[in-house]
Amino acid sequence: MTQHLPAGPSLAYGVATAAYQIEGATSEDGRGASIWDTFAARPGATRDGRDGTVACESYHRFTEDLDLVRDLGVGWYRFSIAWPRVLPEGTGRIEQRGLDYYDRLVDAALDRGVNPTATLYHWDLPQALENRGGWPERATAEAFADYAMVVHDRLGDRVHVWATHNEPWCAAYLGYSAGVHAPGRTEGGAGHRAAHHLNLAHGLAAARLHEAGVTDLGIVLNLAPYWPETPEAAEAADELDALRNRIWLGPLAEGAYDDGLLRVAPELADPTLVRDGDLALVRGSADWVGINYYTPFRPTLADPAVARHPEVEAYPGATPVSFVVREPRTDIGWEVDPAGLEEVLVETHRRTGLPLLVTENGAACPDPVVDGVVDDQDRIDYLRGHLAATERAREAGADVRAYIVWTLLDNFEWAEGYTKTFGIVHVDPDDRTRTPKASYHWLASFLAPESGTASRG
Ligand code: IFM
Repeated sequence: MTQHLPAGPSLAYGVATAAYQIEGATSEDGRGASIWDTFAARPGATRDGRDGTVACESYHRFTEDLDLVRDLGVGWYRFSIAWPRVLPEGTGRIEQRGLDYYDRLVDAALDRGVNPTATLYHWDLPQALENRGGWPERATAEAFADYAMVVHDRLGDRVHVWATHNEPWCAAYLGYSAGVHAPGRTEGGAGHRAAHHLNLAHGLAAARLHEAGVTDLGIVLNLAPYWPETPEAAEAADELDALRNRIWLGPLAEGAYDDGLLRVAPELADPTLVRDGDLALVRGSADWVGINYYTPFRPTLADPAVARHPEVEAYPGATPVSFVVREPRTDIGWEVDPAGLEEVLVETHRRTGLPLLVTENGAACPDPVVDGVVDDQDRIDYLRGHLAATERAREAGADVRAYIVWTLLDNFEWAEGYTKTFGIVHVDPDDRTRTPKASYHWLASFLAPESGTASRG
């Protein structure tokens, strides 16, 4: 069987985006509504009251974006497919114009010598499926597997490296427990039900995609280390590790939710939710694991007088904690510590034995435009530090194949609206003109000595 994951002696490089964050054109070519269209329209849901209706206009400017990817000299472009473009009602009728768009996108990447890698779910669930209960319902997992096959039937001759979900933790817990992401539900245990169905959806889709000949199917997880700030917080850190990390890795590696996880999420022991065979289906279903890493977490036992942070609300059943955040921090308030990436890579490889891709890593920076230039030295430092950590993890034996930067373009940063920018390319808020930042030029020259276009892929 041909393997398509990068496998050279040195790391491959790429940049990532996600459909709702960049495409805009939310009512063009028959696209159905997604939960993010509905959620972002609620007053107060996003920091600046804005949504993805226009975003970066990448739906119409994707060739320009792929020129930027080519000129950067990376070999990989990680993008996501908007489910409601392909199946406007979530199931049933296929919208060919939606598929046509991704068809053109994939061809445009290949024409430029860039390998496309597609993520099937980056949080834009069709609203029609949410109206029927969303991820807490088993039928959504079944619908996902059907959707995956529709996309694969169209693109599978040219896209060979696939991911099912991006950061299912966010989809489940920020969406259904904390309510700070779409669909904005605050139902505690619904987060656990959603998490199980996201696992199941991955397993169901993986079985069918493998059957159809896919050899490089992964799942992208935002794994994070929990470093207890005090000895008293050690148990809480273990609970958080269970809810953030082991809830995905346990089914993948062992086909089970572990006892520590079941103590904080007893819903996952309910046989009507977790049916016979569900977890066996997930075990061994991934050919690789993608890791999105930004920051470590330092839990400490919560002061009940302090308002609970949404990140804490996201952990139904866990001991109440707050998080200590040390300096330096990025513009979104996340602590910078590349050692966390190294630890997560080494630990995930030890646990799964699978090839790993760093599928996202990057920083939100203030990014002032001065005389038309964004001199984002802080982002360069962040990327340099995390690249070094990735190399250290490889030296320690972790089979890390690629390092993919989040993100190509300043874009719609979910609940933060457009107030936080992670791009290596500035996007003018008025006319969407793209201007590469200093970090783009730095990365291009870092890659250029050996690589030439796409040869690091
Ligand atoms: O913008 C997000 C992305 O969609 C998923 N991972 C984290 C990024 C920064 O918050």
